[in-house]
Amino acid sequence: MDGRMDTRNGRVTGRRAFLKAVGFGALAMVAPGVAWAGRGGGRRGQRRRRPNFVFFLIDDLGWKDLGCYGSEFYETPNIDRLAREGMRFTDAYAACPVCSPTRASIMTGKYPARLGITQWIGGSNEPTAYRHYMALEEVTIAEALKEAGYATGFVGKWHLGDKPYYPEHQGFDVNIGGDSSGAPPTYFYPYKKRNRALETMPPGGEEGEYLTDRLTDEALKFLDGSRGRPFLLYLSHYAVHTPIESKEELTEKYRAKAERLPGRDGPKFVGVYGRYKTRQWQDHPAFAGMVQSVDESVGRVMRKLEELGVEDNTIVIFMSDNGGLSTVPREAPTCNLPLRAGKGWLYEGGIREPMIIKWPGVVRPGGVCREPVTSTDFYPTMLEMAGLPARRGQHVDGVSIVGLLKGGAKPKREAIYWHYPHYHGSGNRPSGAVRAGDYKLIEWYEDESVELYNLRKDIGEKQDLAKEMPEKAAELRRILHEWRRGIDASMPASGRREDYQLWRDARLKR
Ligand SMILES: [Ca+2]
Repeated sequence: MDGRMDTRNGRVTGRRAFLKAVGFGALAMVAPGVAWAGRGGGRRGQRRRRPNFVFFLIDDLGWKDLGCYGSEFYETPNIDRLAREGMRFTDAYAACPVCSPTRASIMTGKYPARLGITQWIGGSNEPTAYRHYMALEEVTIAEALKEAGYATGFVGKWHLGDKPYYPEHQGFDVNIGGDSSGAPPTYFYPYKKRNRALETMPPGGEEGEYLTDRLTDEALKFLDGSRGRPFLLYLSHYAVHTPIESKEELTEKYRAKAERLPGRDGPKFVGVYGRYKTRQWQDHPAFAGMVQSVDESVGRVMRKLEELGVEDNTIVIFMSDNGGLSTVPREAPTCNLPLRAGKGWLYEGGIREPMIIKWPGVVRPGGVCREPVTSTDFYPTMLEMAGLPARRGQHVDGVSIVGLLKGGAKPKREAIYWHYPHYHGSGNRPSGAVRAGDYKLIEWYEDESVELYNLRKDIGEKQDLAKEMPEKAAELRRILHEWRRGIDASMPASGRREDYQLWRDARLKR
């Protein structure tokens, strides 16, 4: 942690202590959505609303795609302001380097491997089968908050199963734009192309309308409609996933800006990982325009919270579902350097995310947290923030990071794990990984080889320490295997190594 923050926030600690003392369950039945303030939050016994939540989930936004994370090309003043008002995490992770699994981990507090959702839904079942939906038996964070009296609004990309598994069946009162799609057919109204459309977009809209703006309009309507109740707004933008389409005026702006960039040494694209290429710096005009539209969305939502007078009681969370797309056979839209690789890979570029939490009155503004955290942690954290009890058997792979947010206790856990037994269009190879302290081990399933890195000293994963530190590598491999066995992680049906080799050979022939 950098610096300290005031952990003696009487209002919150007092209220939590009070709830614990009286047992929360009975109160919840009497007055859903209302908690009681203790000392410091006003007069004893004064009724106080539970905190609201706004959860921004951005698609495919890379770790370095924001000004506050070091981008020198994209412009994100509103998100940078959010970071100044909240806590910025340097070592926050997505539970998977592709979409659906990470999304499921946020909703359930479980690792994708435990849920069986190890691949982006719609991706190949070979060489390892996976579950193509998030089971209705899961009690999602939306369901937990809804039970406690929250209005729950889902706006944007879902990608957690087909119709019976839509957001309205997983705890959301409202679903706008969420379906089985992993990407919109196009970002321009009417969001249709070749018989594909976003089927849950409400009627309305006009020529030239841009999806990120429209989803924001819908989010603001939800906020207007939830007056008088605590709310969860889950604004899950389709941006900045492909197709890389921006509003023309923004593309023009960044095209001109790209031309003014100082000269750089070396080629803009370099070959990596076989026939794949990676971008060496950020200068894609349309991608920059998409990022700006996301930033404007954040600004508009924040202004609406102020207008409604609820900003002091609203917790704002900002996260992305996997790393930036930086290795493809064509020209990749973004660059994650100094992180290695990008979406689809278990190198840091594929899983390390921009993450910001603003919690007025609790989080010290402008704080920076360097503790590793992961997307399974949101569920138990949000429950604790709301003063709600843990859900036994649900968020079993997450830990509450409320202690970190208050500037204190680190979460108790041995390590953070990944299992991605699939191929992806980014040139990756099936693999698993574990991070414990400063060390991270990646195991490649095709040949069972491993790589070991010290991320504190080598954020770019350039120096493989596996041979130099065989004991460390063996220890991490052991806990990774134990974890995989413990959660019954899926592997190819008939002896994994042979299966992967067959697949690898078939791919090489294509
Ligand atoms: Ca994604």
